[in-house]
Amino acid sequence: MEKFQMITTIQQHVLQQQEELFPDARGIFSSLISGISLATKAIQAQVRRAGLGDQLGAVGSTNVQGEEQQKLDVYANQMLLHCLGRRDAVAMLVSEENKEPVTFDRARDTGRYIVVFDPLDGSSNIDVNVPVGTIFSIFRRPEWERDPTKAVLQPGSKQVAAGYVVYGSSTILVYTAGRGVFGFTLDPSVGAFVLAYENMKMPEQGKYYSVNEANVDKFPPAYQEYLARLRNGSLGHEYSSRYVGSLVSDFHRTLLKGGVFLYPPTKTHASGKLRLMYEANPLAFIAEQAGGMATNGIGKITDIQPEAIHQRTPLVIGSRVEMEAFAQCVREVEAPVAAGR
Ligand code: P6P
Repeated sequence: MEKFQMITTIQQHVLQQQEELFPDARGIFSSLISGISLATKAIQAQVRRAGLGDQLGAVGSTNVQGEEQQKLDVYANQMLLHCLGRRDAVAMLVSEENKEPVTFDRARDTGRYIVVFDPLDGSSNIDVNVPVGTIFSIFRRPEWERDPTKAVLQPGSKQVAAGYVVYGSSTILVYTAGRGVFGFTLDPSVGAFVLAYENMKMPEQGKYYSVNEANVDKFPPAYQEYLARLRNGSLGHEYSSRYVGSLVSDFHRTLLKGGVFLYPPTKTHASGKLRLMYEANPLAFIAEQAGGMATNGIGKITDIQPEAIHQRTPLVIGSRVEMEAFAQCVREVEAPVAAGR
């Protein structure tokens, strides 16, 4: 008989954590994580069946970003809105797929949290079986702010929790509530996310850099110089390039193996492509909690005061050594320019 393996589900883990972190939470916070767990289990079931039913392909409409919506985008968004909207703890939901926040009228002492999410990042990769992901970020609702959009526009440093689910060779949920990073693998035999990685730490240095090299000629000089240094051994060894083109996959590898992921600004997209609130912020919180760093090329991602829900930001995120080398490179390359020399 197989040796009995102790299992800790994500719900059990959050209850243990919240006794330490949120003693006043009265199970409210764990109900949020349960909502995300339920929704992402349903999403993964559809992602896994892609091609067997009618899940693949475009819906024939575009989302608020002007991007063509995939059928699974719509499904994932609806599942998260449904599973989280039923939780009294949720005051507001903000999705990449919805132009405005979805608000809920709650009784006075409930509705304390705002959940911001990208329901299915990288969905254009589904048709070719490349891993995709769900990314989420949780804030407290400011008691005093009545305007939904203003209530959402909080810097990443105010996040209560953040995480992602990567629908890859296995389905893994990674999250932090500010006391370390934990990973849970969906165990199909029990239908639960089970603790698989305790206190995840990003290696001090890795051997991969991750960027879309097709755009390199459009990057600012400091980014071009930095990539050249990664390639020529200036950081102590030469690097290999790995780029899946699915943010959650590229970040998950960086979290586990170390290295650096970059989505730089370009001449045509001065703010880059990725979204601050539901892509850069949650991953930056996780990276910082795991000993890594995340910047927009000027300052910390989590220090940025958002001005719009769907605003974009350049993103450089990864291990301490690579991130310090990037900051150094920016100083060396941009200082003379800034000084007008
Ligand atoms: P590019 C997927 O469409 C996505 O939003 C992220 O998941 C990914 O990191 C990025 O875009 C890839 O963009 O311009 O390299 O194809």
